[in-house]
Amino acid sequence: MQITKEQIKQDYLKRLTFTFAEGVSEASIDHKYLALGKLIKDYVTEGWAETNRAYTEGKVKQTYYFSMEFLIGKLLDTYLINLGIKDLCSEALAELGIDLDELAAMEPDAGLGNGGLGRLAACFMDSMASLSLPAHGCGIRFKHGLFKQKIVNGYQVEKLDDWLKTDFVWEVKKANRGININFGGNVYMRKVGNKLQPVYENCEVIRAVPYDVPIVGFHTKNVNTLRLWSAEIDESDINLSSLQRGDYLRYLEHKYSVEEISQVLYPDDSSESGRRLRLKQEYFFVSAGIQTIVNRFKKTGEPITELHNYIAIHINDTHPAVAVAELMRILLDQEGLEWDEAWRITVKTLAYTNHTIMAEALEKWPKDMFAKLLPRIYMIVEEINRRFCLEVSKKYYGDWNKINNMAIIQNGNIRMANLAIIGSHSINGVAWLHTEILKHRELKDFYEMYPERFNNKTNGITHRRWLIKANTDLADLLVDTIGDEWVENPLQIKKLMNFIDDKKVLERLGNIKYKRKAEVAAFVKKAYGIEISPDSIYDIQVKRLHAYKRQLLNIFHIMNLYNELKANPSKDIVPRTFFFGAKAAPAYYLAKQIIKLINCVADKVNNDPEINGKIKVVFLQNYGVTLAEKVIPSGDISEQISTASKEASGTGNMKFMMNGAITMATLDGANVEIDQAVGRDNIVVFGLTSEEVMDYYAHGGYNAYETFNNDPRLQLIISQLKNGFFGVGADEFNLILRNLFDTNDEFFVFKDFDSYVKAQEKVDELYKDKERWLKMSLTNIANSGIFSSDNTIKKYADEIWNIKPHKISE
Ligand code: 26Q
Repeated sequence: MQITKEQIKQDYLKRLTFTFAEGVSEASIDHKYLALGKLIKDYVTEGWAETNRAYTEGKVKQTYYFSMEFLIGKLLDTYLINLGIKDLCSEALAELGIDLDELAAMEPDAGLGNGGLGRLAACFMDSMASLSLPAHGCGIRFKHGLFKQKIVNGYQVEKLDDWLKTDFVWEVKKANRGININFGGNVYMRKVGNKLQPVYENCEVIRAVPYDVPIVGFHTKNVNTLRLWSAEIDESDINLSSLQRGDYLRYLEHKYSVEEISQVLYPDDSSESGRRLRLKQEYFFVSAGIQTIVNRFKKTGEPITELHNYIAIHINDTHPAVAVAELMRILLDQEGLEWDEAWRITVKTLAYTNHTIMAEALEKWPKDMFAKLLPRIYMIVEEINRRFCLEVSKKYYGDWNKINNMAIIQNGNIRMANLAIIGSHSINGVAWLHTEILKHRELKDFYEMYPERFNNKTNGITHRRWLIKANTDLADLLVDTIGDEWVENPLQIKKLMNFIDDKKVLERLGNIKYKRKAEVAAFVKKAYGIEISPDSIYDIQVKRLHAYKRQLLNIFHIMNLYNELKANPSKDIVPRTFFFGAKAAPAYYLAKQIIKLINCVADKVNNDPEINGKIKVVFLQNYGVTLAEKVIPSGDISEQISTASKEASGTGNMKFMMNGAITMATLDGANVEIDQAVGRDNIVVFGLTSEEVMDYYAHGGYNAYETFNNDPRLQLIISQLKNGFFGVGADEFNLILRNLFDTNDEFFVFKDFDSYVKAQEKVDELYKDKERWLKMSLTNIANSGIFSSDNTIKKYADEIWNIKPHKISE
């Protein structure tokens, strides 16, 4: 973008006056922020309209990325960086006596996601725009994103996330682009000519209104769109005469039942599954999105039978899997296609990404509820299922097991993963190991039936947010050493390896890390009153709280270290600060007990003078995108310790690596690929392999009691959980104990404990050799380019969507 500092100053002052009738000296900080937001949006909008026009007129194939979640975080900085005007803008504002960072802090953190899956969608949006790919995001404009977390007396307390309380400056409401969505009622088929047509009776019609958010690419004029749907009632539709009859309360009831749909994001939690409102949300945005796609496509004048040559629809996990049936519905009922042709087009258009291997986390819906809420869609799902089962029984005559495993409808439930697989031409896992496990275990039958559909796309992260934005000093070091080619092509970061023996570069790397650690120390002091030292090892585990991610293993190691220091106060260890950041789903009681335990240990350890500050434990409250950007660059150790085979990929692991942390890893998810990229000398690996874990699950052979009984360290830890050691009741940690003992330690916390402790001792040894450590750190950064989401998205574009960049000319 060609603009001068003077121009920005002028434009900004104009904006402030025109919007708020204020000058710099009168305006409050939120007005200053909003004026800047509006100004930047103006800058963005120019390319936006042009991009939309170019995609339509160019008749190019486009992707629609359907995701229940987009964890986009703050956008101001991204816009500035991607427009290439961050420094200019910062200087312009400074000359007006305004601190850009202070304004940036005012922006709400759009938390429209739970964790990895939602953040991945956001990184993908950034990469698609930056690669000038014609692609759109489609999701829900939740009035309330994931809850805000507070810790009160060591317990998690959930607070409402009210991110829309102040204007969300970036969005544009498109009231005239609303779409009607049908729910419930009765549907029957009527013969019209020689075709069957559905007749809808008494259904509830809900209006979906789109709000568009611009997604600005880096060094390209392309501005893509993230379209978020909101459920609203059309006030002009309300029948005044019925209101006059006193139906005001009925009207209110209706209004709330409509608005409820986009009211709140469901937290990721298996106990939340099966909720009718969640299904309503899924169909709501899927139907709105697909109707829009077909309407737009028809305007091009191409026959509908060409749809798959112009449109790719991606379904991010099973949450939008009802897209399979919705597209069929439109092709059959609206476009009048025959089943076989409609099916051929549907399968060629859709692609599905699986993000989980945990069978209990796979979405299923009771078919009666489904049929009642989505009667026409249910008919179509039944027919897809009937035809599929026929196909299976032809292929595998008499093999009932196969039908049982693969049918969409089974035991009174609709299995959304099965629907997604059967209705898509591409099915991918999110890391090499994950895809292998899908192919050879979880989805073995499907793989056997459709081997050509399965492929791997290892996740990635946008280096623009997670390196350039989050760690400007490190980005500067890269530019000073290897030039700036890596900014466009992150694989070039590898050139940093040329400096592995350069003492000056290593020293500078150390200083950058130290500076970030000092900043985090200041933050921790201010936010929690805990004194920590930037000279200690920063050992960080930040991610959603889940039993399989094994925050418990981490805290057991800390308890053990504490016990050892108490027994032997002169024990020589490198001082360490352990950080946790994690939200637990509100009804996930085991997870909540683990949070309480972490906070109990923190209290004990941080306030024990005998420990002499050798270890500190910090629980970072309300972990989210913004906090991640603050703490990840400060990490020395990145804790990626899930039970092998359980973490589909992980993306936090990549963010830490890119910022020079050493990974403490089980061979799980993308850790396997990090290990390959950096070599075993530059990562610390421990624990059971996925083969071993799956073998235990399949054939037994592990006895948790035996492991426990043979390890006095574990016995001491468990007794401390029970005996009031933390000043809490004996029952306080009952779910933790039950999860360990009643499930035979299903996530192998006891089993991996010894190997984890040894690996942690190795970290101490490594850290003592400062130069060696810095070399490891540099090696991690240098090899992180392969995990840029630009690489990942290029592969989606080439191998799944078959779309090409379509660059808007300057
Ligand atoms: C489902 C039904 C009802 C309510 C909530 C949900 C729900 C919501 C979110 C289920 C799952 C999620 C999120 C899953 C997720 O984030 N998975 C992670 O995806 C990352 C990106 O691929 C991977 O790196 C992680 O390994 C995976 O855990």
